[in-house]
Amino acid sequence: MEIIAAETHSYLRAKKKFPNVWCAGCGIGIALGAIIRAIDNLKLDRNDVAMISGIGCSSRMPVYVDFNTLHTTHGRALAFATGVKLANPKLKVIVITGDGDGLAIGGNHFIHTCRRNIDITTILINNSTYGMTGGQYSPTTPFMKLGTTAPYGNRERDFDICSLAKSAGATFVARGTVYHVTLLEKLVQQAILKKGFSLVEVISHCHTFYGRLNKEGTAVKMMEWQKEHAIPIQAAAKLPPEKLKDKFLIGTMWDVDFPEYCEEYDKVIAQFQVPPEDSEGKK
Ligand SMILES: Cc1ncc(C[n+]2csc(CCOP(=O)(O)OP(=O)(O)O)c2C)c(N)n1
Ligand code: SF4
Repeated sequence: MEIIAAETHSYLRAKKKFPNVWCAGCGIGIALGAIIRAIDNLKLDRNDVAMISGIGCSSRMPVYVDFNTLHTTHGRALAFATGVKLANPKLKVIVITGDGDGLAIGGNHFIHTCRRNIDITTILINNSTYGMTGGQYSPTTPFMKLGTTAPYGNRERDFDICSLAKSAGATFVARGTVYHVTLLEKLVQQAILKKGFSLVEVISHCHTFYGRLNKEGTAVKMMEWQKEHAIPIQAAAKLPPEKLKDKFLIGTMWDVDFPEYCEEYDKVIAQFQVPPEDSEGKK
């Protein structure tokens, strides 16, 4: 266990950037641990990893890790990541975003990046709220739940992120939770290995704002809720509909192949490249 912890700590910018901004008990740190272990298990050289984010508590993650990192502007991480990946397709590009950053202000980038099928792994930490700015409702706040901007209950439906990504064209889609951390580690690994746009939705908790407003209790209580409401997708196939009421699925939701954008782009470039001998002859 100590060896694993030491490995994980070796990826942190512990001396320069700590203490971190996260509240004690927040799920974002658990997700970070799972992501680091996934990268370590895959034996990726940390110089070949680029971690890119927007703005939010979840989007602070790249600040704390010793990869190539970019902490960009709210909602635009996927646009920056697309540029990085096209400039250097050898990099493993991992985007960290939140339900606000990735689906509200960044929703347009999200659907089009899914559709483009560029080889980027997006890890979307879904805590059903805007944590960083104090608990405003987000595109994943459930119907009738409270936010500081929804004091009488949110009257909009929440996005099903995995269905959205699948229908927009993502080639790998999975959902995990910060409670089921071993599964999360495996899903992140699978997502990183996938050639094409991969999404891992991570169900997490913001006990400080969402939990307090909605009387959902401590961080531990909110993680117990994750434990009690998540059903592995294989198990769900054998259960009657009444057992699935109010539950959500975890595991790999979708895994298909489609031509990857950088490779397609290279084909277009190759089509118009003049061979060196021809260009010399023209001089
Ligand atoms: C252009 C712009 N608009 C609004 C903000 C304010 N803002 C910062 S973080 C954030 C929401 C973050 O929510 P989410 O992505 O769900 O992350 P969390 O903090 O919950 O992890 C907002 C609205 C901003 N920084 N920039
Ligand atoms: S405000 Fe919420 S999301 Fe942000 S660090 Fe605290 S618990 Fe986590």
